Amino acid sequence: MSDPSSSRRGAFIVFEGLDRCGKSTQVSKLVERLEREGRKARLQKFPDRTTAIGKMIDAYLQSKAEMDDHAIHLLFSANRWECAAAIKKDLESGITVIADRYAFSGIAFSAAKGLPFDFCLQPDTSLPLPDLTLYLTLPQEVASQRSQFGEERYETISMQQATREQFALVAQQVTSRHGESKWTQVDASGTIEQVADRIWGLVGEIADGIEGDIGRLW
Ligand code: T5A
Ligand code: NA
Repeated sequence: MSDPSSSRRGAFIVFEGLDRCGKSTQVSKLVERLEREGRKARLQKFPDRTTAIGKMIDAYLQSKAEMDDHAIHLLFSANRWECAAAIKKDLESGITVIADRYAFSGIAFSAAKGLPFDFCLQPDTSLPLPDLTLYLTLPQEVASQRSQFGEERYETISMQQATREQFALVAQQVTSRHGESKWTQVDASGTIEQVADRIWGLVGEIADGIEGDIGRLW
């Protein structure tokens, strides 16, 4: 009999959340765990600060460069577009792609600065749709006490609060278009291991591969 998993593509799993909630820590742990179990997995960070566009974003986030709010919004989106083909190719070849932030951060942070929500959605139209987005939540008092909070541009209490409100609208946008199963909120409090176990339970069988085509965001 043929192996049923051979026709499956890799899952596209995105981690989202406010600053310092533990995304990068958990993304690495998930990639390691998948690899330990013999599955192919790849980490994709957004912003990808290594590309030419990513270097402009990095300078902006570190307040070494100023930029119009619309312009930086488009650069964040362009940074996803320059990685989109590689993500699709990997998914199609059976690799699970785990992204540390995605278009949802793009919308929530720019809308929190006051750009119109609909404008914020547009540039990411047709990007690959994540099969699962894990939205990590942590009380602000805990996040702001973590190391290095406050070093980058958006790491102020008022900006984080405004972004939290926009993330709630983004969640509505995703679930109303694609169903509740696409967006899952995860309690990110507790030890790194406790959170990792919680996440492992939620990822479950989609890490074995997905049947069906890669969707589009909107
Ligand atoms: N942005 C991003 C936009 O405006 N538009 C966009 O389109 C995109 C994609 C940079 C900024 O860019 C904005 C959003 C951001 O403001 P980034 O590069 O993801 O985005 O930012 P980073 O600074 O790398 O990451 P974060 O600040 O979001 O932190 P993480 O990844 O949530 O947290 P992590 O894992 O690095 O952990 C933070 C600290 O806490 C500890 C860690 O060891 C670390 O010291 N920690 C824990 N401590 C105790 N208990 C636990 N369970 C812990 N988990 C982690
Ligand atoms: Na991070």
